Amino acid sequence: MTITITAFERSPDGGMGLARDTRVRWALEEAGQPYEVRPVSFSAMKEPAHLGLQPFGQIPTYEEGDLTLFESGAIIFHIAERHGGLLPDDANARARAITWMFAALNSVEPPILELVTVRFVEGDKPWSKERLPLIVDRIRHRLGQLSVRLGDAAWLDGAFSAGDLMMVSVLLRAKPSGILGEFPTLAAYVARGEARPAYQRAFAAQLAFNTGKPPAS
Ligand SMILES: N[C@@H](CCC(=O)N[C@@H](CS)C(=O)NCC(=O)O)C(=O)O
Repeated sequence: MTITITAFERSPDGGMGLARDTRVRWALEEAGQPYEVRPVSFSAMKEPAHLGLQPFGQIPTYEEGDLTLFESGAIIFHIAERHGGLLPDDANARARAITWMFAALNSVEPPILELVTVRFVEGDKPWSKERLPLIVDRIRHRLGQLSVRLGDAAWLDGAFSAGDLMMVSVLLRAKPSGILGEFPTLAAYVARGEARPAYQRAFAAQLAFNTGKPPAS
């Protein structure tokens, strides 16, 4: 059955891979599943046809036969449940990998997103300069805790899992600010994720999509 996801017609990041279709592409590549991508413009995203797929007018969405999903976490969980390679077979290890998916989305991504908001959405507000250091401190605090937990392990809980895929995807958003670089073990962890062939394919595909140039072979 054909899998179709949606992505920005032109991502505001110009192909840096930070839009959330990249994490879904990555999961599909890890799972060895071919997929198609339907571009959506900013205006089309807010129209009824897209709102029927994604009630908040955002990307990514996922369509497979009569199943439609939204929320990158739910989409990746679905892919991981249906296909091998992203969740361990052992029930407890599986539950822990899922915990890391939630941790990435609920405990690590929010302060990182706040940074984008304060810089680009609220940057012209008189209080944004005062707010910025508070948010940077919050990110540092979280990344410090995560770095302690990761220690010198390659991945968060044994073998690479959907938990790592989600955590690396979230941490990538802290890279442009330079904060990730303050935590060498996390920077190395992210680099390990980026080095995975499946990530490389996903990144190249989104880059080609966003720049209109075919991926280098
Ligand atoms: N929690 C959602 C967030 C989706 C989201 O924020 N998507 C962004 C692109 S990465 C978007 O569509 N932004 C445009 C908008 O909100 O108008 C998920 O994980 O899928």
